[in-house]
Amino acid sequence: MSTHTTAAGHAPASGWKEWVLTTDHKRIGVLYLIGSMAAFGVAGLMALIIRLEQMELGMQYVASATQYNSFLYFHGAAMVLAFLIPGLTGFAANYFLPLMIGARDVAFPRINAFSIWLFYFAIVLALLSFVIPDAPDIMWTGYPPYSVTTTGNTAFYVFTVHLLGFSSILGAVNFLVTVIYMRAPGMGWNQLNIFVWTTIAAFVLQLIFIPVLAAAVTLLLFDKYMGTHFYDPSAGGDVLLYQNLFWFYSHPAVYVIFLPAVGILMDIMATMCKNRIFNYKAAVYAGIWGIVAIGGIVWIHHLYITGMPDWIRLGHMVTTLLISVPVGILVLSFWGTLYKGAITYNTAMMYAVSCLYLILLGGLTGIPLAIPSMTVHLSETSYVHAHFHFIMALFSAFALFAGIYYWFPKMTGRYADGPIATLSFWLNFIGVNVTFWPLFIIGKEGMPRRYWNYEMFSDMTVFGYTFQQFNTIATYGSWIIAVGMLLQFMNFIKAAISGPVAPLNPWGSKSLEWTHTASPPGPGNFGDTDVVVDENWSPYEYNRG
Ligand code: HEM
Ligand SMILES: [Cu+2]
Repeated sequence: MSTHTTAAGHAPASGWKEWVLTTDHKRIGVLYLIGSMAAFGVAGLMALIIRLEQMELGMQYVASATQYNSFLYFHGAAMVLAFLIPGLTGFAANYFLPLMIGARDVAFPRINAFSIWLFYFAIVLALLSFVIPDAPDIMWTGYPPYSVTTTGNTAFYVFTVHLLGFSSILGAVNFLVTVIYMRAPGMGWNQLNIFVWTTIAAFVLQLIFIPVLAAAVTLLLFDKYMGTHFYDPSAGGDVLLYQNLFWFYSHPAVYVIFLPAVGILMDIMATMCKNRIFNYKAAVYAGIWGIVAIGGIVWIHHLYITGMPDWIRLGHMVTTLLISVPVGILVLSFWGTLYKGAITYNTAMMYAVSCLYLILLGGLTGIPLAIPSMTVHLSETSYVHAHFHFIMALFSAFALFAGIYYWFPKMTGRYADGPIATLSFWLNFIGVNVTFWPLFIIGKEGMPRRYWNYEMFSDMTVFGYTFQQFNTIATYGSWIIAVGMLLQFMNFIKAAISGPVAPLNPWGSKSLEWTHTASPPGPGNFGDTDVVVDENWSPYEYNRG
């Protein structure tokens, strides 16, 4: 292997102006991290209030049903659009993708800066919804006719989606051009980190599908404020048009979240096991691109209970079941990479291994939801709510936390691991199980989601316990998560300031972000000499007998 490296890192000027006006991909990555963590914090608080309200029958803690709905709207919309997507394709992609391919920055740094500005405008707009008198109360799905008839401010929802969508589309163009044209000389496609491949795939999905969501919400804006009737059946419109357009984007959107999460986990596992990625080519071409290919033709499983011919349901049942094949190939790659690994167990690896449990549970509980005859029973229940939290929300959130612990020494020169990190991991892991397992059990028996009051089910019991008792356990679980997350964020801040100093490559990784940069990497990333790799180089070149 012939590579020329200088790891000289020198701290750039860092007044507030340098941060606000930055075009450096690493700083933009950090700004995405701060924004997405803030979104997680506020949306998490909303979840705590919702859980508290669901602990008892009737209303005790929120002021009205409308307020409950606006909290639920904020939780769902912020968690998906302002926490996970910007955390995975904003923070992780921005900070680490250029380093992994040996590039000094992304292709269009100023456009990259504009993307982060759009993201922060959207965050401000979303937070403003807490102070305006008519907060949006339409859920993250924004279904008409309610989103047209409500007195809530649907325009806030539409403009937030526009800003975030535009930010992502610019990001997609930027990163696709970067990977195609700015890889280090000698770096072929089969030498890319899995994280780079999954990020490319996520951006391809964003480019294809975001415009459809933009169309759906723009027509909604016209219906609500300009008197058009796109979704009004009494005037020739169709309310289901919105639902189809919304899910035509939002199901592929779960892979925009899922794929980069898989990429982070693969890189962590290869490094911590000192193993090559098991079945690299199958994982890339069948796993990742298989998901991209099928991911766009399964959306009807969100609409099984709306009126449509059976052949459409059956078709999407087949494609939905089929998508477990490429997902399975990726899961097999996880286990194969772990197999016979010389495993280093640190906090990143604990989160990574727990994701194997989350994806198994989330995946298995998804199979009944792929089958129309079962979904008729399970749709709109807390079973669905528990399922997507495990498979999409928690799997990806835990992968993101794993990534933060894994790359923490590279970003700060210090470790975040330690007893507090371990304790907070266990509290989070136990907490999510205590929160969401009860919801599977009562959901199967009919406990509805999105209800602030479920008095009408007060006599329902499962194993002799009432829905309320199960909901109370779920609420206790959310408190355990709250303590775990609080400890985690305090630990991140403390570690960034005074954590134990880490060497440049503490995990002994072969990937470029570890082997060729300082901690944190300086302007231009690789000092004076460009990175060059040859055909024998691989980020997973662990020659273990
Ligand atoms: C970490 C702890 C979390 C807790 C305790 C939590 C709790 C909740 C609760 C109680 C609901 C309302 C369920 C209902 O009655 O309909 C909900 C809905 C939802 N959550 Fe979470 N959640 C968490 C994390 C996340 C994350 C990380 C995401 C990321 C995507 C997420 C996305 C959603 C979405 C999309 C909804 C549906 C909202 C709707 O019905 O419109 N949640 N969550
Ligand atoms: Cu779906």
